[in-house]
Amino acid sequence: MRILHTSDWHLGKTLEQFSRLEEQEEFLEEFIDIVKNNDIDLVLIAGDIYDNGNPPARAEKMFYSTLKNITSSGKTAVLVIAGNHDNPERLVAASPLAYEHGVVLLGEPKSVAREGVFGEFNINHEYDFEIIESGEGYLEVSVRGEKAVIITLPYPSEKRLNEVLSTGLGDEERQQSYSGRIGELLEKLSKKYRDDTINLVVSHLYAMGGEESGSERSIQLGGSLSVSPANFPDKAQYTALGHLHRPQKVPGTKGKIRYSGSPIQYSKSEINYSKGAYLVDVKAGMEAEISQILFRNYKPIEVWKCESVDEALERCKNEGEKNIWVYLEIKTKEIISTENIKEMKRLRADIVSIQPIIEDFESEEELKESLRERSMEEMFKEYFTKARGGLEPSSELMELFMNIAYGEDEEEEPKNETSKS
Ligand SMILES: [Mn+2]
Repeated sequence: MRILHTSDWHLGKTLEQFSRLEEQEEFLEEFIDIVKNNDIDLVLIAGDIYDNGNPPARAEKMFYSTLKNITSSGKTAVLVIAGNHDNPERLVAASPLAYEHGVVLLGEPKSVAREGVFGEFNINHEYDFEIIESGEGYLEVSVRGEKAVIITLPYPSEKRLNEVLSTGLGDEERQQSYSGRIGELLEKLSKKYRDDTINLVVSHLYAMGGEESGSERSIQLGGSLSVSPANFPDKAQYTALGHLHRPQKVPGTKGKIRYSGSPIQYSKSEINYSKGAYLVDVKAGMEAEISQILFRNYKPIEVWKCESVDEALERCKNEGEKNIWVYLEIKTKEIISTENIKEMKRLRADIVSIQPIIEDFESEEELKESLRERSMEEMFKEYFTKARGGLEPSSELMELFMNIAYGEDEEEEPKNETSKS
């Protein structure tokens, strides 16, 4: 069986205030091609389809259209679980329709996949894809004659985990640590594994030892919601995880437990490594063969470190047409003027932020000189305009600020009190 493991699409996620739907659309197009060109039997999408529980309609449309494309009417089995960013009910709302196409959407640990047959009835007298048996937290599938038992654990929040545990465990077992309870549940479900089936796990959680990249929303409160790799079933030939955005093997698991990572660099801390999905070839009773398929970098994030405002302006001019996101870090001895900021943004679009790196002044005299050049009023105006994206402070606000800044010395009448309405 040939499996493609991906996760953390975060459709609808922005970079600061900038939409990334265009890039996400490009990714989905590439993903569809990858599924079609690699003869994939089963696609596992391990959670965080959307960036939040109330995704933009366009993101949902993109997702459904992708599912329809990759499943080819049930020829390729597709299994999707919810992550911590997804609203589980909303994610599975289209289930009845998705099932018709051979797509299984599972929102919660207790979710049960519906049994059924999908795709075409072939010469071997079997359907392309069949869900033979299912229950809370597992399903047995057959894809073109090959069988797999998959343990499915959509993002197990404390509450959702206890809901699925309450049926099978006693009070004592429920008192255990989070990791212990996950282990208990996986152990129980792994009894469904057989020697003649391919044995898999798909989940969205934080495995101890995994490396965060900064664009995840942490689910481990002081480490309490992390799961020890020792609590994963030994008999699973491959465990497909979602949550961490950097592709990685969970340490100490011989590469059998992996995070595919997000398909797109979602923060500037992720620009030093490539994004992709794992291609897993596995047969019953054999070790899985795993390789990575890399995605294109649809619109790279770059951090430009400039020695001066002039250098920054020059670079914006010379590289104004590049299709990239830019974080500008500019060494300067004073606040960068509104005019210069406007000019940089005019010269090149998609500047995510402009950060002045205030240099140390060589002497106190130099610092004083620099401050003397600009009045407090001027500096406040500039700061405000920058913070509010170009909006200048009103005269009332300027007056209020000047009163606060200089009020004590000038012993003014408290004008503001009387002007309140
Ligand atoms: Mn995520």
